[in-house]
Amino acid sequence: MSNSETKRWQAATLGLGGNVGDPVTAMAEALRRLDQRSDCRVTSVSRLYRTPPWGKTDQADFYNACAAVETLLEPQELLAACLEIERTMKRVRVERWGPRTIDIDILTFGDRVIDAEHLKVPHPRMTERAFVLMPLADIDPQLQVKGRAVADWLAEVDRTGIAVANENRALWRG
Ligand code: A4P
Ligand code: MG
Repeated sequence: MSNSETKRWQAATLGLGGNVGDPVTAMAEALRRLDQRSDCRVTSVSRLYRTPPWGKTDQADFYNACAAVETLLEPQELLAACLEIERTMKRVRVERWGPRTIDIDILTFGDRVIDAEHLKVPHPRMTERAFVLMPLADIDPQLQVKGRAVADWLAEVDRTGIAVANENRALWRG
C-alpha cells in the first residue's frame, strides 16, 4: 500500500470571519484555495452572516460563515494550511480580537480533543458565540461539541444583531 492510502479522510469544521476590506470575497477565496488542495475538500458551507463585533466592540461588523471539510491532513497540518492561506491573503495581525481581513479557526476535528500550545480543539470560545453557532447549525445542528449538540448550545447564546447576509450556500464557488 502506498503512503497516501494509509491516510484516511477525516471530517473537520472551520469558522471563517473578517471585517476589513472585502471579507466576503476573501472568505470565498480562502475556501476555494483549501478545496483546490488534493488533501482537502470542502463538503458543505453555511449561509453568510453579518454579525456585530464580539470582544472588542468598537470596530466594524463582521461577516461570518462556517464550512465542513474532509481532509487527509492531521490537525496541526490543517491549521498550518489555514494560517498559510490567511498569511498569503495579507491579514494584518495587530491586536487580539481586532480588525482582520480573514480569520480561519478550526472549530472541530472529528471528535478529537486537542490542547496543544498552538492548537485547541474544539475551539475554546465557539460554544459562547452565536456568530459561530448560527452558521455551524446550517451545516449540522446535531454535531456534538463538548458533549452537546450545536443546536442546544445555540439555544443559550445571544443572537442580537446577527442577520443572514446571503442565503446562497454556493457563493464561495465564485
Ligand atoms: N489557535 C489555537 N487554537 C486554534 C484553533 N482551533 N483554530 C491559535 C485556529 N487557531 C487556533 O490566532 C492566534 C493563534 O491561535 C493561531 O496562530 C493558532 O496557533 P489569531 O487568529 O492570530 O488570534 P485572534 O483570532 O486574534 O485571537 P483568537 O482568540 O483566536 O480570536 P478568535 O477567537 O478567532 O476571535 N466578532 C465577530 N462578530 N466575528 C468574528 O469572526 N472574531 C474574533 C476573533 C473576535 N470577534 C469577532 C470575530
Ligand atoms: Mg483566530
